[in-house]
Amino acid sequence: MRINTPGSAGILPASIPALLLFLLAAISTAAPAKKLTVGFAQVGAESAWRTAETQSIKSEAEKRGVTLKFSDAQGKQENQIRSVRNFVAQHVDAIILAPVVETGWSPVLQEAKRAKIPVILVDRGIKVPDESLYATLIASDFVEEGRMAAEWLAKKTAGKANIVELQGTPGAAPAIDRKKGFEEGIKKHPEMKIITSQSADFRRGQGKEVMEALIKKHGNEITSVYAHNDHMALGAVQALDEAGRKPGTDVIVLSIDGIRDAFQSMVAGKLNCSVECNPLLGPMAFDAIEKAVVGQKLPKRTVVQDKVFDQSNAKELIASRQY
Ligand code: GYE
Repeated sequence: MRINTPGSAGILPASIPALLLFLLAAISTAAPAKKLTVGFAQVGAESAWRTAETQSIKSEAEKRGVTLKFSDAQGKQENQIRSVRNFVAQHVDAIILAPVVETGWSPVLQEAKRAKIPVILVDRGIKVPDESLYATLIASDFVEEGRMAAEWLAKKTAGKANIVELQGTPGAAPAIDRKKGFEEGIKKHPEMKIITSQSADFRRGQGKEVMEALIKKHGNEITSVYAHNDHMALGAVQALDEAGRKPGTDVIVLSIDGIRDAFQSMVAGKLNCSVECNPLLGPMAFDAIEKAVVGQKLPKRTVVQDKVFDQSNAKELIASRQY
């Protein structure tokens, strides 16, 4: 039996197995897998952490030959919802969403589900009655980060501190959970008290403004500052410096993220501790997408491991920091 396949020499291999191998070889040289188009609905660019996450996802898309449609929501949920809706209308293969807040996602995620477009959550979780509305969440454990911060502060202050807490964006998973974990951690120490807690929206400028007002109100009663991210902590350090307080010595300042500027501040003796929260989620996000688009089931949650950095190890580690 002669099988003239396009591009072949027209000579039939002598045996069937050889024929099968021949056909497999022909198929394997067929067109590569379909080039993916992915929509990425990002929160905004409120911190160096956020821009590092954006860069990780953009560079990983480029590395994998994925067409990435990117939207910056300027911190507004209505903009993110609009972006997700647009991605569905454009029939993308998958959507990456870093949800600015935990609630309000069911309607638009139902539209993505009806269109059979998998949604990969990165960095922040959501509260939805139907967990099938997203394929997986890739994020740190923010409650654990809060606990790690509390444990570090308890050791540093021998369990005695009057704490100003600078919260992140109201309603955001990291703000809710870092508060929860920190409060759990200090509960064991009756002389560790949060004397006041206010949001500065994960922003450096607002961290400085809020801290200036709290210094005026509470003065030397303040012995520690716990900020939900490094940017607010660095703003608070500036306010403390300008008010004549000594951040890093008479006021212990700790935060979360582990960005390079935080390491520089720890080396300078101003910031005392930063709990890592790794933003370099691009590779894990696209690994998940490649599985989701072929219908593979994914774990509902992938927890990114975090470490604790302080003035004892910041100098030796700063050169190796990737964000
Ligand atoms: O800590 C902060 C950013 O969602 C974990 O958002 C992220 C947080 C991060 O603005 O710097």
